Amino acid sequence: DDLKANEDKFGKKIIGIEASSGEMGILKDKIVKEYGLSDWKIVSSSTASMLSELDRSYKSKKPIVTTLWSPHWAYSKYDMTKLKDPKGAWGKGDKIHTVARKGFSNDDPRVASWLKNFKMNEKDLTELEGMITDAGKGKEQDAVKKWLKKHPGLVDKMAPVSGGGNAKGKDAGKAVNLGYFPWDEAIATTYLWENILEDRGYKPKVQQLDPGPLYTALSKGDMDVQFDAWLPTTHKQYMDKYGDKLTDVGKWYGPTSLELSVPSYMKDVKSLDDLKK
Ligand code: PBE
Repeated sequence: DDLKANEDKFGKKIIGIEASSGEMGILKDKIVKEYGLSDWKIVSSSTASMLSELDRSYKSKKPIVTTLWSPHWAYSKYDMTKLKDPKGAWGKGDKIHTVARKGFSNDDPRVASWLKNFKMNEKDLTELEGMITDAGKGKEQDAVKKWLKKHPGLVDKMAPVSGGGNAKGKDAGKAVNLGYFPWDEAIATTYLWENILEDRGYKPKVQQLDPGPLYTALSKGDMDVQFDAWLPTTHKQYMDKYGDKLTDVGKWYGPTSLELSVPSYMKDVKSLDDLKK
Protein backbone atom coordinates (compact mmCIF):
# COMPACT_ATOMS: atom_id res chain seq x y z
CA ASP A 1 0.00 0.00 0.00
CA ASP A 2 0.91 3.68 -0.11
CA LEU A 3 2.21 3.80 3.41
CA LYS A 4 4.50 0.88 2.86
CA ALA A 5 5.66 2.40 -0.38
CA ASN A 6 6.63 5.64 1.35
CA GLU A 7 8.36 3.79 4.14
CA ASP A 8 10.53 2.05 1.58
CA LYS A 9 11.14 5.33 -0.16
CA PHE A 10 12.64 7.22 2.77
CA GLY A 11 13.15 4.49 5.33
CA LYS A 12 11.11 6.92 7.50
CA LYS A 13 14.33 8.61 8.41
CA ILE A 14 15.31 12.25 8.72
CA ILE A 15 19.02 12.98 8.49
CA GLY A 16 19.57 15.54 11.21
CA ILE A 17 22.47 17.66 12.42
CA GLU A 18 24.01 18.44 15.85
CA ALA A 19 21.61 17.45 18.67
CA SER A 20 22.19 20.79 20.44
CA SER A 21 21.26 22.93 17.43
CA GLY A 22 18.13 25.01 17.69
CA GLU A 23 16.81 23.38 14.54
CA MET A 24 16.91 19.84 15.97
CA GLY A 25 15.02 21.11 19.02
CA ILE A 26 12.24 22.60 16.89
CA LEU A 27 12.18 19.49 14.70
CA LYS A 28 11.62 17.23 17.70
CA ASP A 29 9.29 19.50 19.69
CA LYS A 30 7.17 21.03 16.95
CA ILE A 31 7.52 19.46 13.49
CA VAL A 32 7.17 15.85 14.66
CA LYS A 33 4.01 16.75 16.61
CA GLU A 34 2.35 19.01 14.05
CA TYR A 35 2.93 16.63 11.16
CA GLY A 36 2.48 13.30 12.96
CA LEU A 37 6.01 11.99 12.41
CA SER A 38 6.45 10.30 15.79
CA ASP A 39 7.24 6.97 14.14
CA TRP A 40 10.04 8.53 12.09
CA LYS A 41 13.63 8.10 13.10
CA ILE A 42 15.52 11.35 13.53
CA VAL A 43 19.20 10.75 13.16
CA SER A 44 21.24 13.39 14.93
CA SER A 45 24.83 13.58 13.86
CA SER A 46 26.89 16.42 12.52
CA THR A 47 26.27 18.89 9.75
CA ALA A 48 29.34 17.53 7.95
CA SER A 49 27.96 13.98 7.87
CA MET A 50 24.47 15.18 6.94
CA LEU A 51 26.01 16.99 3.96
CA SER A 52 28.11 14.02 2.87
CA GLU A 53 25.09 11.74 3.12
CA LEU A 54 23.14 14.22 1.00
CA ASP A 55 25.96 14.22 -1.54
CA ARG A 56 26.06 10.41 -1.69
CA SER A 57 22.30 10.07 -2.05
CA TYR A 58 22.13 12.83 -4.64
CA LYS A 59 24.79 11.24 -6.82
CA SER A 60 22.92 7.93 -6.85
CA LYS A 61 19.46 9.55 -6.98
CA LYS A 62 18.41 7.86 -3.76
CA PRO A 63 15.62 9.36 -1.63
CA ILE A 64 16.75 11.32 1.41
CA VAL A 65 15.14 13.79 3.83
CA THR A 66 17.61 16.30 5.25
CA THR A 67 17.60 19.02 7.87
CA LEU A 68 18.69 22.17 6.10
CA TRP A 69 18.39 25.92 6.41
CA SER A 70 18.57 29.02 4.26
CA PRO A 71 20.94 30.56 3.39
CA HIS A 72 23.04 27.50 2.50
CA TRP A 73 25.43 26.67 -0.37
CA ALA A 74 23.74 23.26 -0.77
CA TYR A 75 20.90 25.02 -2.57
CA SER A 76 23.23 26.23 -5.30
CA LYS A 77 24.98 22.86 -5.63
CA TYR A 78 21.92 20.59 -5.56
CA ASP A 79 18.43 20.93 -6.96
CA MET A 80 16.39 20.68 -3.77
CA THR A 81 12.79 21.11 -2.66
CA LYS A 82 12.28 22.93 0.64
CA LEU A 83 9.28 21.14 2.12
CA LYS A 84 6.37 23.50 2.65
CA ASP A 85 5.29 24.07 6.22
CA PRO A 86 1.59 24.99 5.93
CA LYS A 87 1.23 24.98 9.72
CA GLY A 88 4.06 27.43 10.26
CA ALA A 89 5.71 25.08 12.74
CA TRP A 90 9.27 26.21 11.99
CA GLY A 91 8.43 29.77 13.01
CA LYS A 92 8.60 33.00 11.06
CA GLY A 93 12.30 33.08 10.25
CA ASP A 94 15.17 34.66 12.15
CA LYS A 95 17.82 37.25 11.51
CA ILE A 96 21.44 36.23 12.02
CA HIS A 97 23.12 38.28 14.75
CA THR A 98 26.67 38.78 15.91
CA VAL A 99 26.90 38.27 19.66
CA ALA A 100 29.79 39.27 21.91
CA ARG A 101 30.68 38.80 25.54
CA LYS A 102 29.46 41.61 27.76
CA GLY A 103 32.04 44.39 27.79
CA PHE A 104 33.62 43.56 24.45
CA SER A 105 32.32 46.73 22.77
CA ASN A 106 33.92 48.85 25.50
CA ASP A 107 37.19 46.96 25.42
CA ASP A 108 37.42 47.00 21.66
CA PRO A 109 35.22 49.77 20.24
CA ARG A 110 37.02 49.76 16.90
CA VAL A 111 36.37 46.08 16.13
CA ALA A 112 32.90 46.38 17.64
CA SER A 113 32.03 49.24 15.26
CA TRP A 114 33.20 47.21 12.25
CA LEU A 115 31.14 44.24 13.40
CA LYS A 116 28.13 46.43 14.06
CA ASN A 117 28.12 47.58 10.42
CA PHE A 118 28.80 44.12 8.99
CA LYS A 119 26.24 42.90 6.41
CA MET A 120 26.25 40.12 3.85
CA ASN A 121 23.88 39.11 1.08
CA GLU A 122 22.92 35.60 0.02
CA LYS A 123 24.94 35.57 -3.18
CA ASP A 124 28.20 36.59 -1.50
CA LEU A 125 27.67 34.38 1.53
CA THR A 126 26.84 31.18 -0.34
CA GLU A 127 29.66 31.84 -2.80
CA LEU A 128 32.13 32.13 0.09
CA GLU A 129 30.64 29.03 1.80
CA GLY A 130 30.96 27.07 -1.43
CA MET A 131 34.60 28.08 -1.94
CA ILE A 132 35.47 27.14 1.65
CA THR A 133 33.70 23.78 1.28
CA ASP A 134 35.45 23.02 -2.01
CA ALA A 135 38.83 23.96 -0.55
CA GLY A 136 38.37 21.44 2.28
CA LYS A 137 39.15 21.40 5.97
CA GLY A 138 42.28 23.27 6.97
CA LYS A 139 42.18 25.37 3.78
CA GLU A 140 39.56 27.86 4.97
CA GLN A 141 41.99 30.79 4.99
CA ASP A 142 43.16 30.10 1.44
CA ALA A 143 39.54 30.05 0.28
CA VAL A 144 38.79 33.35 2.03
CA LYS A 145 41.84 34.99 0.42
CA LYS A 146 40.76 33.73 -2.98
CA TRP A 147 37.23 35.00 -2.38
CA LEU A 148 38.49 38.42 -1.24
CA LYS A 149 40.45 38.71 -4.49
CA LYS A 150 37.12 38.37 -6.31
CA HIS A 151 35.75 41.21 -4.19
CA PRO A 152 38.36 43.96 -4.23
CA GLY A 153 37.84 46.86 -1.85
CA LEU A 154 35.67 44.82 0.50
CA VAL A 155 38.14 44.74 3.39
CA ASP A 156 38.41 48.54 3.38
CA LYS A 157 34.65 48.79 3.26
CA MET A 158 34.11 46.32 6.10
CA ALA A 159 36.95 47.52 8.32
CA PRO A 160 37.61 51.15 7.43
CA VAL A 161 40.75 52.67 8.86
CA SER A 162 40.19 56.30 9.68
CA GLY A 163 42.73 58.58 8.07
CA GLY A 164 43.87 55.68 5.88
CA GLY A 165 47.57 54.89 5.88
CA ASN A 166 48.59 52.73 8.79
CA ALA A 167 46.23 49.80 8.84
CA LYS A 168 47.73 48.45 12.03
CA GLY A 169 46.55 51.14 14.44
CA LYS A 170 47.00 51.31 18.18
CA ASP A 171 45.48 47.89 18.75
CA ALA A 172 48.24 46.09 16.87
CA GLY A 173 48.74 42.58 18.16
CA LYS A 174 45.59 42.54 20.27
CA ALA A 175 43.93 39.13 20.58
CA VAL A 176 40.35 38.63 19.43
CA ASN A 177 38.81 35.24 20.20
CA LEU A 178 36.27 34.16 17.63
CA GLY A 179 34.17 31.10 18.43
CA TYR A 180 32.13 29.35 15.79
CA PHE A 181 29.56 26.62 15.36
CA PRO A 182 30.10 23.83 12.83
CA TRP A 183 27.64 25.52 10.44
CA ASP A 184 28.52 26.91 7.05
CA GLU A 185 27.55 30.55 7.59
CA ALA A 186 29.43 30.54 10.91
CA ILE A 187 32.54 29.03 9.33
CA ALA A 188 32.44 31.48 6.43
CA THR A 189 31.96 34.66 8.47
CA THR A 190 34.43 33.62 11.19
CA TYR A 191 37.26 32.90 8.74
CA LEU A 192 36.38 36.05 6.80
CA TRP A 193 36.75 38.17 9.94
CA GLU A 194 39.86 36.30 11.03
CA ASN A 195 41.35 37.37 7.73
CA ILE A 196 40.20 40.97 7.98
CA LEU A 197 41.37 41.34 11.58
CA GLU A 198 44.77 39.89 10.73
CA ASP A 199 45.00 42.37 7.91
CA ARG A 200 44.34 45.13 10.43
CA GLY A 201 47.14 43.95 12.70
CA TYR A 202 45.13 42.03 15.29
CA LYS A 203 45.86 38.50 16.48
CA PRO A 204 42.53 36.73 16.01
CA LYS A 205 42.09 33.16 17.21
CA VAL A 206 39.33 30.90 15.95
CA GLN A 207 37.86 27.93 17.75
CA GLN A 208 34.95 25.67 16.86
CA LEU A 209 32.49 24.72 19.59
CA ASP A 210 28.96 23.33 19.81
CA PRO A 211 26.18 25.71 20.86
CA GLY A 212 26.07 24.91 24.60
CA PRO A 213 29.82 25.29 25.19
CA LEU A 214 30.17 28.36 22.95
CA TYR A 215 27.34 30.31 24.59
CA THR A 216 28.74 29.33 28.00
CA ALA A 217 32.22 30.52 27.03
CA LEU A 218 30.86 33.87 25.79
CA SER A 219 28.82 34.33 28.96
CA LYS A 220 31.92 33.77 31.08
CA GLY A 221 34.01 36.13 28.98
CA ASP A 222 36.29 33.31 27.79
CA MET A 223 35.33 34.00 24.19
CA ASP A 224 34.86 37.42 22.53
CA VAL A 225 32.53 37.03 19.56
CA GLN A 226 30.43 34.60 17.56
CA PHE A 227 28.62 35.37 14.29
CA ASP A 228 25.83 32.82 14.09
CA ALA A 229 23.13 33.67 16.63
CA TRP A 230 19.72 32.95 15.04
CA LEU A 231 17.21 35.21 16.76
CA PRO A 232 14.61 35.56 18.08
CA THR A 233 13.54 31.92 17.65
CA THR A 234 16.17 29.30 16.89
CA HIS A 235 18.59 30.22 19.69
CA LYS A 236 15.93 31.36 22.13
CA GLN A 237 16.85 28.74 24.72
CA TYR A 238 20.45 30.01 24.78
CA MET A 239 19.44 33.68 24.89
CA ASP A 240 17.00 33.00 27.73
CA LYS A 241 19.80 31.38 29.67
CA TYR A 242 22.79 33.61 28.85
CA GLY A 243 21.30 36.75 27.26
CA ASP A 244 22.01 39.09 30.17
CA LYS A 245 25.69 38.18 30.01
CA LEU A 246 25.96 38.84 26.28
CA THR A 247 25.91 41.85 23.96
CA ASP A 248 23.93 41.71 20.74
CA VAL A 249 26.32 43.52 18.39
CA GLY A 250 24.00 43.61 15.37
CA LYS A 251 22.23 41.69 12.62
CA TRP A 252 24.19 40.89 9.50
CA TYR A 253 21.76 38.74 7.56
CA GLY A 254 18.09 38.15 7.01
CA PRO A 255 15.61 36.70 6.35
CA THR A 256 16.45 33.07 7.10
CA SER A 257 14.46 29.86 7.32
CA LEU A 258 14.71 26.37 8.75
CA GLU A 259 13.40 23.47 6.70
CA LEU A 260 13.39 19.81 5.84
CA SER A 261 14.49 19.40 2.25
CA VAL A 262 14.53 16.63 -0.32
CA PRO A 263 16.23 16.40 -3.69
CA SER A 264 13.76 17.58 -6.32
CA TYR A 265 13.96 14.21 -8.12
CA MET A 266 11.65 13.09 -5.29
CA LYS A 267 8.83 14.55 -7.35
CA ASP A 268 5.83 13.78 -5.16
CA VAL A 269 7.26 15.24 -1.96
CA LYS A 270 6.64 18.97 -1.73
CA SER A 271 5.29 19.55 1.75
CA LEU A 272 5.78 18.24 5.27
CA ASP A 273 2.28 16.82 4.88
CA ASP A 274 3.53 14.58 2.08
CA LEU A 275 5.83 12.67 4.44
CA LYS A 276 2.91 10.98 6.18
CA LYS A 277 1.14 9.86 3.03
N1 PBE B 1 21.41 26.14 12.11
C1 PBE B 1 22.32 27.01 11.42
C2 PBE B 1 21.54 26.59 13.50
C3 PBE B 1 21.55 28.03 13.42
C4 PBE B 1 22.37 28.25 12.22
C5 PBE B 1 20.08 26.36 11.56
C6 PBE B 1 21.84 24.77 11.93
C7 PBE B 1 20.66 25.99 14.58
O1 PBE B 1 19.77 25.21 14.26
O2 PBE B 1 20.89 26.24 15.77
